[in-house]
Amino acid sequence: MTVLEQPGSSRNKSSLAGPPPAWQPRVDPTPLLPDAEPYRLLGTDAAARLDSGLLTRLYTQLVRGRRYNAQATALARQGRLAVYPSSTGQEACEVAAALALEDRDWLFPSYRDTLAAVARGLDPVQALTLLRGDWHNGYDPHEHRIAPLCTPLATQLPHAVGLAHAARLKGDEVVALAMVGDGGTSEGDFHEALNFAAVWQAPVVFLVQNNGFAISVPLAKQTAAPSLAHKAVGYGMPGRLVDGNDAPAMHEVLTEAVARARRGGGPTLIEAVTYRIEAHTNADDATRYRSDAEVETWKAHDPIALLERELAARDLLTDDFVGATRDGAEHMAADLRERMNADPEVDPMDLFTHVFAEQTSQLRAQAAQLRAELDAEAAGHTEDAAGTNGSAEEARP
Ligand SMILES: Cc1ncc(C[n+]2csc(CCOP(=O)(O)OP(=O)(O)O)c2C)c(N)n1
Ligand SMILES: [Mg+2]
Repeated sequence: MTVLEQPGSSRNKSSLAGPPPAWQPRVDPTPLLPDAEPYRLLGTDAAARLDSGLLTRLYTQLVRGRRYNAQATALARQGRLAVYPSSTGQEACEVAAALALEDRDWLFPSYRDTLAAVARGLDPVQALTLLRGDWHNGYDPHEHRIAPLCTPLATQLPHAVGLAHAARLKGDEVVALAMVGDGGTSEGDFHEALNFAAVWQAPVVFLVQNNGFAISVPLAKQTAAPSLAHKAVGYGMPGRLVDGNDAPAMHEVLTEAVARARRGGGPTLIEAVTYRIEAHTNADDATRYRSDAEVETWKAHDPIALLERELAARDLLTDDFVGATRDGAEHMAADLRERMNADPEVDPMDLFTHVFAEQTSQLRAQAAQLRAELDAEAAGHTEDAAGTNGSAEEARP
């Protein structure tokens, strides 16, 4: 007699026939599944229905965005920025994210997404303040409805969910759009944010820019999932796979997801397939882990060139339009250069404010030490000030 055949055993044959009703799937996963191939509009028959006004608006922002990236990269090389994570090649994602939102909505960017903030209307100098190292953040997040650029991977995602959920509880029709990289999807915060968002049906859109790498780690070493968009299904939200270099496709998918969230339809996970044309930052040498040939393949799928083909087919890519667009971008870059080349006036003592509500004893000691050094320097006693700064050994070059 086997265990299952014993009289009174709960492990009888009928209990093995299938799980009890509560175990049955509650949602049909089929509509949540992403397409097998990234969604595209440019170069397809569907491009014909696109509004010319939208295309020229996207183009103007892409060209401006490319110039912004080049200028910020140059400023990093000149030492005016401590670091710059360029979004060159990813401009369609950045611009579409900004344009898909209404003024009342919130953007939660990562360190790579200063361009999204700028395309949303933020002053480029304010967007770059953190990367220059002058101040904790260069703008008032509440005024612009842009959360501070987030360096710890994926921590912006639960923040976005919390804000969106709170807004919904208050009856505000606000949507939060949170941006994260492919590497960020391996963080616990990614899982927690998506799970809470789906359970609460929070009005959030998660935009994953899959640019192929997390610094030197390629996507294949990051995940075994069929795609990052497939992860959505496990949480119970739709996943969309989009060509991240197709600006109108990105704009359409993001706009739909924002509208869905606003009408109470819950969150969406969007994976934008794109490529990081530059190194991770100016501190990285990408030639050590990827080939020039791979980069060239992606340059042939450039977001600006893709859009230019559609504009040319409509006779919209006139010399006047291209010239005016480039002039506008050059003007922005010149203004950014000029203002970033002016030394910022900062009070070093500000380092200690706005970090802790109550300073720790170590911070109080460090603040006192810095105050003494600054006072000594002001009084012309720089040698004395150096003497208070730890050991003489450390002070040597
Ligand atoms: C919690 C955390 N772990 C590690 C890092 C170090 N780090 C900075 S950027 C990065 C790679 C992130 O790659 P991805 O999410 O794909 O974004 P991308 O830089 O490609 O835009 C890592 C590991 C960090 N900033 N935060
Ligand atoms: Mg990445």
